[in-house]
Order: sequence, then C-alpha cells, then structure tokens
Amino acid sequence: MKFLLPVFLGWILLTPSLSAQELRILFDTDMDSDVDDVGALAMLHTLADHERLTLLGIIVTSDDPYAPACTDALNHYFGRPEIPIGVEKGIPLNPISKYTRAISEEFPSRIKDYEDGEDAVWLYRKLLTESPDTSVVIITVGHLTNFASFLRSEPDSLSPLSGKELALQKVKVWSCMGGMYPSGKEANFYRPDPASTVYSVENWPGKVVFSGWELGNDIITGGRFLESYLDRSSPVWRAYQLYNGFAGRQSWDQTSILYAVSADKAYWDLVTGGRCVVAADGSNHWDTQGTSSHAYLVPKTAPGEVAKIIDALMVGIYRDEF
Ligand SMILES: [Ca+2]
Repeated sequence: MKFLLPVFLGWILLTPSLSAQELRILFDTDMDSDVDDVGALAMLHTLADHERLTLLGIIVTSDDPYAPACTDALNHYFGRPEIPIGVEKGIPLNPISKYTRAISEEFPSRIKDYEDGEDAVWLYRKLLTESPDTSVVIITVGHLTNFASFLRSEPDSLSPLSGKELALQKVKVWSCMGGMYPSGKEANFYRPDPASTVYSVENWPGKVVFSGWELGNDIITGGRFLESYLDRSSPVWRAYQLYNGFAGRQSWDQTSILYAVSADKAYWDLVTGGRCVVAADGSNHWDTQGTSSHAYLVPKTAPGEVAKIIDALMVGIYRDEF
C-alpha cells in the first residue's frame, strides 16, 4: 500500500506556517516503555527536513540504559548526529524497553553509554540561553523530572537567570503531553514522579498547552501503513516491529508535535479560561474557576484523519498544508 495524495486535499490551514528559524524545538522524551516517542521523533525529523522547525536538542527523561543511545541512533539515521542529548546523570538504570537496546545495537550512534549524554539541566539552560527571546517551543512527552529540575535551577556560569526566568524569557510555549481533561489520571503525570508534575504545572511561568491522554488514545498509527511504506533499514520500522509487530498504536506523543507545528488550531480547539490542577498522586483536573495561561486541546478533526497526517509524517511524507 502506498500513500494517496487525495487523502490530504481537505487540509488547508488558514494561517501561514512558521519557518524553521521561527520554530525552535526542545524535545523532552521518555524514550523507553512506549513506542509513540519514536513516532514523535520521526515526525520532528520529517518536519526539520522540510524546514518547518529546528530541533535544538533532546532531553531523554528515562532510566532505561539504552534510551539515550537509541535516541542518538534515530538522530544519526535522519542525518542529524549533532543534536545534543541530555540525561539525568547518576541515576539507577532499569532496562524496560522492547526496542531501545536493539536500536542502539543495530544502528550507528555517537552515544554508547547512558552517561555519554549531557547533563539534562545544563543542556536545558545552555540551549535556552543561546536562543533568541520567545523563540523556543518545549515539547514534553514523558514524565517531568528533568523539566522540573530545570525550572528549579539557579543562576550559574551559563546564565544569570534562574530556570523560571529563562523559561519566561526564552520559551514561546510549552506543549505538554500529559494528564487527562477535564479530569483523570495519566501516566506521564503520575508515574514515576508526580511531585515533579505538581511543581512544573504550578510553577511554569508562561503559556502551556496540554494534550491529554484522551486525545491521542483515539488516534491509531504505526500499523500496516508504516510497515509497508518504510524501508526495513529504518530504525523507526524496527522499533514498531519490536514493539507490537505493526498492530497499530495510540498516538499520545505525536499529538503534542502536531499541535506545536500547527498552532493555528487546524486539528484541535483550545480550551482556556481555567487552569490545570495536579494532585500529589499525579491525578489532575481542570479548574474552571482559576485564571491562568494554561490551555488544553479538544478534538476538532476526526481521529482517523489526524492519524493519516501523523502516519505520513512518521514515514517521511510531507505536505506544506499539514
Ligand atoms: Ca512518551
């Protein structure tokens, strides 16, 4: 099966897309238990190939020993071996992934060991310090341990600004896959570090858009289309094969990517006029009484149609109107 162009003829956006210079992405991923992180990173590379964004760096928030090397191998495959990767240094490691070890062993990479990664907080601070004001979009698709540590960071030799001050000055928006809306309990928020979620959501100084579990749960990608379209030499193909043999998988993480590049609300509507409140156990609800710069996404386009866009970007097919 090959991709059919007419599928996309209905996708016309009302505002022009941002250029790669205008859309600078910092991607924070738990590249381990689920495979949607691989799909999300593949989408970012396709969009970078077509100059829709610049991928500044990747924070790997995972205790899987092969997660950084797997991420680096994906970057190598897509021709961007220079992308810096940050990790939480010195933590106990626990191999939990169905695919990271194989990808790290079967594909070339610069990073060989977990500790080869940069310090995550240092990398957050360095990349933001080097960026123009209000230019960076942070996309988080995992738990928020490193993100919270960055927010808590104090002035250092990189910058006289604290983490919060850097976020306020440098970040345009935080696109966060996490939580359930209007209420519920979702893994990125509660496992394994709900305290970092509480801190991050309460202390984030700028705009944040949440993509909840319910959004990506209805969008199934990575099935037979990906199997048949991608070359078997692709680590994306290999990861989805190892994960569930192309049975199809929910697209939680990919939603936050698609939102970041189509922030003109092509695919979803934004709910504003309230704030996300996270409890100590990581459950969350939307408090309509509060005011904040929080928002969450609700479906506007049929999940099956969004799945076609995501599948296309995951296998390297691109249209300007995406
Ligand atoms: Ca994830």
